[in-house]
Amino acid sequence: MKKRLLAGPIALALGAALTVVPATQAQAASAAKPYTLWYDEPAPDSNEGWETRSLPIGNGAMGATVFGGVQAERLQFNDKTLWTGGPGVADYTFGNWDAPRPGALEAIRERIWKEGGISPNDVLAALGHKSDSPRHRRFGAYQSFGDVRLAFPELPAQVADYRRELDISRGVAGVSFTAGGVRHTREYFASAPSGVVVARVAADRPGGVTFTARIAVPANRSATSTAAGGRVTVKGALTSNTMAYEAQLQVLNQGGTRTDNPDGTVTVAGADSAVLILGTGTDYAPDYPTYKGEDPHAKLTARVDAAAARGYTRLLAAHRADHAALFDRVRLDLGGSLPAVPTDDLLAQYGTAPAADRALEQLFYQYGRYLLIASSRPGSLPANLQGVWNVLEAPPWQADYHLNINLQMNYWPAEMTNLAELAEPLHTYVDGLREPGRVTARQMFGADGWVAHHASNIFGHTGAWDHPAYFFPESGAWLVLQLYDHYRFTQDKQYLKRTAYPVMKETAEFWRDFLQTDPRDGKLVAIPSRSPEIGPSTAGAAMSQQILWHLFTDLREAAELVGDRKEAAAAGDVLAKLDPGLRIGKWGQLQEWKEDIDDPAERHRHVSHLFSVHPGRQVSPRTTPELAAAAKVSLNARTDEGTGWSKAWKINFWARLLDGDRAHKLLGDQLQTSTLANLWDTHPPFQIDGNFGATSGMTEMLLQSHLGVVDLLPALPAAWADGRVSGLRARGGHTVGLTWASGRLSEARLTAGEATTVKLRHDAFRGGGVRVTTDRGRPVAHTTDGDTITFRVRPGGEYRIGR
Ligand code: FUC
Repeated sequence: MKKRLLAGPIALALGAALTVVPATQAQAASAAKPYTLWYDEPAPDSNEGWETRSLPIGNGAMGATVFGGVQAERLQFNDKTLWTGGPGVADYTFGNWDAPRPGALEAIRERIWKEGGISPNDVLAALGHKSDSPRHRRFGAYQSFGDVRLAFPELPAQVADYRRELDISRGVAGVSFTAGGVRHTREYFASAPSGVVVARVAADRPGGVTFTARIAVPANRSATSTAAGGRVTVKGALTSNTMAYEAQLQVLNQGGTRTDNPDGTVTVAGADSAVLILGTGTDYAPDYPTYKGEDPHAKLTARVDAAAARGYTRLLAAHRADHAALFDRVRLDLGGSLPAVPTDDLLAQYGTAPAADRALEQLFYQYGRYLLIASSRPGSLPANLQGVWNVLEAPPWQADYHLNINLQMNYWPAEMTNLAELAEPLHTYVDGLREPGRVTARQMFGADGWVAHHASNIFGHTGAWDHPAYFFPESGAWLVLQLYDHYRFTQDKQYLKRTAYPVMKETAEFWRDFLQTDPRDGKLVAIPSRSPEIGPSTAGAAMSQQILWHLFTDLREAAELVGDRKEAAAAGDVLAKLDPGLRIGKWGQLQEWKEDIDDPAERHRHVSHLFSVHPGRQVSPRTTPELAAAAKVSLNARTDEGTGWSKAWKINFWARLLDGDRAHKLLGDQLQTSTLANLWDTHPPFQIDGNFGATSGMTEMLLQSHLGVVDLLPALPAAWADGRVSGLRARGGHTVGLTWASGRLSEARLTAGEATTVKLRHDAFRGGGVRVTTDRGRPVAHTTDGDTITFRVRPGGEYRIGR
């Protein structure tokens, strides 16, 4: 794949072939930069080049990708609110039916009780809404906003010492090369504090910067382009739904001249350097039912003006401080050492040199955190299937919010890798599904509460399409578990009371109405119920029941915490009758269905019945060894194959099943077969959940806290014999650091959240001899029970556990 830029169809598509000579000085520099992705050539200027090789930056609301072309630079950019479809399309229904369908649900249920499993097509024919023609006309799709194109007419095709990089620890991308004895540098970052994307173009010879800047937008919208005062403004409306959009690019030159051109472009000539500030806006608002806010012009202008007034140095300093405050919280050292090879070569060579492999794993780990920082900031929409990055008008799966694992997986690393506040967009989004979801719950099921299905958009789409995959009313229940988990990690009672609890309670209202008594055993089951994207529609499929067990268990606990005794008792009543969805079947497997019908040859990427292992907590080798053994049987039958996100999920499963070597093997598989040159996860195609899932899985290998005990190095693979991690978060509000050598824990460090009793587990704790001290070296009394030690902590107290 590499070096294709220089020959073949892509070079032809570029017009003139570009020759770049790789950087030698840059190579030497890379050894000192463990958190830098770097390449010795630009990304091809094509959709495939975007997907596999462009480098992403983002501030949560906006994203951009850097191609690094020498004569023709391209900065493709996005704004998470720019979507086709929704209420701007006249016959948008939020996925609800056009007319009532009396008796539809009852008829389906009757058939399932009578026949056992029925075709999911029949369920969707009865309960789904009609798919759009053309496809997704009403549902819509996430859009590319456009491209900043910079044409450098004076630069030659042939340059030396070329390097394109993304330093994820600084959140800054860069391009540099030498042409005619002049060193040219470009820097790019997306500032969350200022709400803009910033670029700086410079040369080390005075007057060496000459270019013309323009903004290009896709054809599915109206567009006018103007230039005034060095600012390019492109605005118009999407044809699909009349959503107003506007992009502004302010060009500021140091030295030389700047000219506004009549075609809406800006030319800088003979400058020493230039700064470009890009802002975007739409008239989207996250408000049901119109989802329409004010025209973006005034606020966008103010934002770009303010950023321009701040100047590059201050913008960069504020960005770096903001980024570091999040990124630097977690350090992971697996003993890696980066060889001086570009990241695509490093990836291609994975598996051949342990020190380089560890370095790539560390980089990949932190890349997951970086991508969350870049694609999910408070006040923005959550990270979608592609985070915030999309180059297409019709992206795969609309780059939407898939709710049968994908959106959930995006946020798995948030709490444990100390980025809890970045989950706020998820919480707000889930909260925002309640209003439309109430209408769907009432219409489809005659139920109280709210419901959402398999896929949603930014316009409150909570109904189900008439496609067999799309019936998944458990979506909302699964999502709210992550809201409660935020409380578990942070111990933030205000958040619990104000945000999580009301949503949990209303979700449970729906399920109380939806659950039916199974005449076979008197247990409460979901019906219709299906394991996501596999098999028949039945009553009481394992995943439905397991999700509901967690919902009502968490609700009972939360209700007690907020003092709502009535609700706690009601949740307890449901739990007493609920089928928990755990059965061992005839080939020793954990059953995917209430009936023992699992096919041992099934290889499907969804392993939904293991929800109880991860992200759930019903099944663990620590607490339910027989069920855990059955889960292993099921997981082995599914094999290690799968799409990117499926492999990532399997890292998490094996970590929870305490098999570090197998988890590590899956990580290696994901890197070798499901990771692109820019380290984006590929389904295929590019889908970001696998990046987040892998970072989560690697964390689960080092630290687990889902069983009420802080489990240290529970699934350490042989390949990670020596290492150190700091800043991980455990449920209970604690921050944990670990150091290990030759596969054995040498020291644990814990900063307590609240005054409480902490339980820590590690094999080396067996037999006593453990010392617990405060940060000042004062001994702390503790008790030992098998492999678990217990001691009291004070809020904010720092403790050291070692020998
Ligand atoms: C689910 C998965 C697919 C894909 C899509 C976005 O439907 O089964 O593999 O990830 O979401």
